[in-house]
Amino acid sequence: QKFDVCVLGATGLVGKTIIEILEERDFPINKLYPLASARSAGEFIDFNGQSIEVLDADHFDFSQAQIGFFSAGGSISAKFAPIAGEAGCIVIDNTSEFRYDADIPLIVPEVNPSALADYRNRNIIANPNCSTIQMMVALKPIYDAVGINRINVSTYQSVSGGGKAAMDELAKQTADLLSGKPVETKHFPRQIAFNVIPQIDVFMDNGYTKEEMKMVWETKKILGDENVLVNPTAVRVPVFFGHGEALHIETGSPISAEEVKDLLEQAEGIVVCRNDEDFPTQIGDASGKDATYVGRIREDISHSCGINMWVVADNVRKGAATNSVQIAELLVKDYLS
Ligand code: 2RA
Repeated sequence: QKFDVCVLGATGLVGKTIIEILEERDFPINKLYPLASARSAGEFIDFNGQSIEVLDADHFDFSQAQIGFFSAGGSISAKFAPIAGEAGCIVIDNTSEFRYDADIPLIVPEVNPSALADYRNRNIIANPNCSTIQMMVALKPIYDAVGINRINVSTYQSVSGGGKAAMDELAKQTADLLSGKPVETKHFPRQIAFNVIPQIDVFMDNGYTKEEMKMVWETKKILGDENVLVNPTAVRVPVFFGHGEALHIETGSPISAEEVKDLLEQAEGIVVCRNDEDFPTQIGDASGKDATYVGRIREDISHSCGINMWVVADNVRKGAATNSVQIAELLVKDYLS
């Protein structure tokens, strides 16, 4: 069985990657409809050796597609996802627009696949934020084995999380600095080249940023556990692809580092870097890959139920595009075949 599929935001960083991954993973597609705003309509994208014209989303009849991948921003999803869902097109949405609605499933296929059944409520499925996805993949096996009471996390997030304009700003600032030119900052709240910035998204009333609160809200929803405590600091670093996270967790009962390594080695979607000196990094490990890489696994010397680890994944792939395509694969396997 093959499906007619639309990709809204087809000319953006995540949309393009979704199309590449659909091809790479041989997703069963009958017809692909790349969609964008009127500004990008008329461009062409390559898919399976064909050049396909990008259509204007405003004039698209969503009943032509059975599955839609949306990654064109929250307001665009707010406008089109309900229309598509009602027309029978099951939307996998990459924005934060629907993530916190109680009747919308928020899915990481390795972590909470059974929650997908709720897609029937509105024909909309939400893809979590990139920083939450890799954290959930790494922690779920431990959560299932011994429980997790509290997660302290500091992120080291690449600029591709901010889209193409953010990547261009890092490239330009770096080139300008190295050639002695003045630096211009538009996208980020400070210079990002040769710097790190402890602000991603806007500040909330409680002093956390929205990126940090996404990790709190989404972790509780994905684990279905209101009691798990999450204390994040989200930081932007001058890296193009791949987010790193230093996780410090407090488990429900003691577990050794060796046991954690064994558990994670058996889990789906994780590469365990067992030896201390084999720690993963963005370049050479995670960037361009779909797995979540976990290293520096060690017992916390300050807490009897503490475990520390370093987690890296490609934010555009596992943090967005790959996770969305995996959701679609699960949908096809469990509900549409
Ligand atoms: C970021 N979490 O890295 C965002 C992308 N969704 O900026």
